[in-house]
Amino acid sequence: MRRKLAAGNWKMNGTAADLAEVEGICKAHKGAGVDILICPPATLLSRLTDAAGDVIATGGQDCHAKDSGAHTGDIAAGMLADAGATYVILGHSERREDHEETDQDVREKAKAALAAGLKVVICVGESLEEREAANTLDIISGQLAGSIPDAVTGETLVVAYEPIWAIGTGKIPTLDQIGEVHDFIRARLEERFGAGVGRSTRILYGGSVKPGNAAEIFAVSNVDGALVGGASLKAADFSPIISAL
Ligand code: G2H
Repeated sequence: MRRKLAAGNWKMNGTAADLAEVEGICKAHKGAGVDILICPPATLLSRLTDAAGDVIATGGQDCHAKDSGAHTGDIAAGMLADAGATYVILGHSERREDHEETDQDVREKAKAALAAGLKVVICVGESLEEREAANTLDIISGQLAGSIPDAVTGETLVVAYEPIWAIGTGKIPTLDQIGEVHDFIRARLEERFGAGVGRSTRILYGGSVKPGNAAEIFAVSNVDGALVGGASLKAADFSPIISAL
């Protein structure tokens, strides 16, 4: 049985004033029986971890593939763990696009994160052009094969399917399209890692998840939760999404 996961990706948003949102979520969902994760900007990680108590796990939004060194502006996986993180998002399409991250880069980062004791949320997803050319499953297949290292377990790996054209746009795929990709990801994971890891790995949907569409998305086969951007910033939006799990 896979535990449902609601993951918030604050991206480059949030200051100390926003920690009040976390307190609201903690109050509303203590003992809810689902996993809740918030990945704030690194500047807030330590304080948000303190505010989150044992109700919300916290994570980074990226990490470097090396443990330390002369890499100005970068953060090592061990530093995230030191600040209280238990997860890290890797290979988000905004990282792949803004920082030209390749599948190989994501894989190396994931290895470093696992070595530091973090769980990894590895993002995959097609562009609109790729979907319209009927290449979605090929693209996803390549990203899964290239980005996920061998040494994962159902406990340490989470896959997030985020169609790039649905991110922050208010558009989402049809429920059939979401189901097709999630079933495909499950099959690829089982094929590569065997039934144990393949069936216990959680697969999240991400891209314009809102209180109004969360329940129908969560009812789709092999959707184990969501990676939520904009709607994770306010407790009034994130809380109903968590409740819909
Ligand atoms: C996709 C998602 C969170 P949003 O990037 O990872 O963002 O929910 O704002 O579309």
